[in-house]
Amino acid sequence: MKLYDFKFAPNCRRVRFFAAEKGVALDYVPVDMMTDEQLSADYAQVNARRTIPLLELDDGTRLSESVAICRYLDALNPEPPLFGTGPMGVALVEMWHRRVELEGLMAVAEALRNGVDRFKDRAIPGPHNFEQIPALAERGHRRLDSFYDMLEARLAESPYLAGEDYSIADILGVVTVDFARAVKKRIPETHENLARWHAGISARPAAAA
Ligand SMILES: N[C@@H](CCC(=O)N[C@@H](CS)C(=O)NCC(=O)O)C(=O)O
Repeated sequence: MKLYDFKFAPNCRRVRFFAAEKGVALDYVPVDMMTDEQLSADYAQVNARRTIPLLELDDGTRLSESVAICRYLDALNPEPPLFGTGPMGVALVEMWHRRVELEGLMAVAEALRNGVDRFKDRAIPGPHNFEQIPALAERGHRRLDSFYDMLEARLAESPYLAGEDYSIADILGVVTVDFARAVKKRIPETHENLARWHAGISARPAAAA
């Protein structure tokens, strides 16, 4: 299986990290976002939506959307169960994964894509161009403060975001915290539980994938 991938893109890292935890080997096809290769005519033949990551099977079947890709890899390789186990376990992973994505990853994206010249007229990834709204950059920073507070409160009561077991919510949590460096947002010194959790997960071999 091939993964169209850019090393520094958070959604790509989510998939690489997840695949590594599952022990799934992928062949990486680099798509250089620094030169906007994802917007090229060649890449449009691969993914008309012009986003990465994208998984391509040996029979040519293509799948985009990082969570859909992780779901596919999970269905092929159920162990370890990173989407939770049991009715409530699965629901809690879903809840925390969505919270991290909507309140954390999207807040970094809002701050970054509306705040740097590199994304002028490209404030939203995908096939359509959207202008930047500078106020959204400032709002993204404030949303990240709330996100870090939410994680600190949760991790003061639970070893992992969804409870007792490590899951894709933790993977995306670490990916998001690391991506936030792009907008100079670091874990506050006061957030000891968040820092401990981040250090523990970052030490996993899959974190380097
Ligand atoms: N919801 C999609 C989002 C994909 C996405 O936005 N990927 C970014 C990289 S993390 C991208 O393709 N950006 C292209 C661009 O900025 O033009 C997913 O989860 O895969």
